Amino acid sequence: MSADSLTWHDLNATGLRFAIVVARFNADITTKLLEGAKEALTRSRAEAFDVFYVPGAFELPLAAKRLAQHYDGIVALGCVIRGETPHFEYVAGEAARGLQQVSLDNDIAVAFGVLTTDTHEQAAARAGGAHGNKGYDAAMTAIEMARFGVASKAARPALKAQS
Ligand code: INI
Repeated sequence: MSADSLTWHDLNATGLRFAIVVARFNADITTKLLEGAKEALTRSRAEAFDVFYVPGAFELPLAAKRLAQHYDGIVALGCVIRGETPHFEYVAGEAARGLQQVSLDNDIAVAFGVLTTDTHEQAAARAGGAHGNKGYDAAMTAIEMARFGVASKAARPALKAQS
């Protein structure tokens, strides 16, 4: 695995607890994303993970906010398909904005596992199809950033001692 790859595939999640929040909208796709996320957390030996459902991607940020205090990382999964409506922009945009806000406000890893595609076929290709499983990738991202949080807290006393 090269250092410039988005996702590391040999992360150790021992001792870390995760929440997976899944949007039911486009459930045929988000169910596949959920399978991928569970596989990544199981393979990486996460201490625990719990699954929570919300109606659509728009609701992911509030659910993530309510869970933030109880976990080391959150994997947010959804699927927004453009179709022919500007609704897409609002739902996808607010999901992205809200999840980033939850992450920064609560100092917690929140992975953006929300597919935003033009068609159902493109989404299927990214949910266990030709382009991999973005739910798996999102879970690996959550693990990496949760580990980053643990490492950065451990580094603080050493940094203080040097100054
Ligand atoms: N929610 C999605 O997760 N994906 C979509 O593609 C979608 N579209 O197209 O409308 C969608 N809408 C529902 C939205 O997330 C909210 O649940 C709803 O607006 C109520 O707040």
